[in-house]
Amino acid sequence: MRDTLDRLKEEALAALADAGSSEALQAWNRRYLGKKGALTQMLRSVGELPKEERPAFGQATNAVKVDLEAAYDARTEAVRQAEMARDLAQGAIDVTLPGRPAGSGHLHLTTQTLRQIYDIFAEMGFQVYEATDVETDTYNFELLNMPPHHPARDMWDTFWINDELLLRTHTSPGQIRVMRERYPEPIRVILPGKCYRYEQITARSEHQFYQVEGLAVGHNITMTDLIGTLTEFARRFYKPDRRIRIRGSYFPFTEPSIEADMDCILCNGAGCRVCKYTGWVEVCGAGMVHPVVLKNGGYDPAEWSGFAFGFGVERPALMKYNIDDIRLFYRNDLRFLRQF
Ligand code: FA5
Repeated sequence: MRDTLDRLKEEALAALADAGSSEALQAWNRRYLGKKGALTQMLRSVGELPKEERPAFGQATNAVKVDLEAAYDARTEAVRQAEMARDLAQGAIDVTLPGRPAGSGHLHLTTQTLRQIYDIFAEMGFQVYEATDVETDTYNFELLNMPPHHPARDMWDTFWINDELLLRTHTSPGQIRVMRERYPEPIRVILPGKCYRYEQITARSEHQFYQVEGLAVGHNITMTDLIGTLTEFARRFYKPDRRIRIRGSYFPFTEPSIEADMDCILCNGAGCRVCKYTGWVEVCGAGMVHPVVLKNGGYDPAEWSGFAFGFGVERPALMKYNIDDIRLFYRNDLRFLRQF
């Protein structure tokens, strides 16, 4: 048995020295070390030996296995190097080929839209104020005149982090933050940012989307200022001849509250699928800042007044660029993104 083992080792090492390619090495490995390989068979035959000879023979066979494995690793590395040198010599890898140019990226449609919005409001004297995505219940609801169990909270269900922290459902909590920071100065800001809602995703609704809030606080600010600002925005963002329609609405943090609609850009008010055959599409929710909210922000409603509005960013972009599904904004599909 011992002789057979020694012969096997010699034969295997000689065959290994002859194996000059990756394929030959794999075949060698199967033949000697594989599951059905010669050495594995030999290890299995230990059981056929007399009991007293088994430990010594088992040890010797294992030692041969270790030697053969080490020889195999060394040979594999040598063959790999040789193959690489051969490929290089034959020009299989042409290191002088110019690399593929990395495509240059561009701004996402949401960012482009946000920047258009910033530019328009900057010209009307609005600064950009950024508040936080993670909000407290107090700012997102209570200070906006929605105490616990207020039914309006149902419209804005969201993702809760714990009993007090949540992902903001709208940019309106920023109103309180900016008022508390700026008091007693007059304010004219827009507050852009991402909002989150626990709601059904559809072609028009996402669970995350951008809003831009607007807030003006000063002396003698009226509804006329609000309507003028929204009309001016619609005309600059869409087309100069846009018409705006005002409807009464309800938000707990504005009084009176309105919703502004614009004549449908796709059918010019004639009625189509997008405007649900009404000729009008919603632009934003808005209103005069509620006295309770002014007070919560530190401004005395007897002296100060203000307006606020809030609109989405993706939905106006859908209209402007004739896109039929809001989900495309978050799908990272370059075929969509490259069009803008
Ligand atoms: C609000 O969020 C109010 N905070 C707006 C407001 C601000 C009113 C200041 C008064 C004063 P609303 O839930 O309607 O309102 O959302 C405003 C806009 O956000 C919508 O018109 C729409 O453009 C956008 N929006 C709302 N939900 C979604 C959604 N799931 N996906 C995409 N856009 C959405």
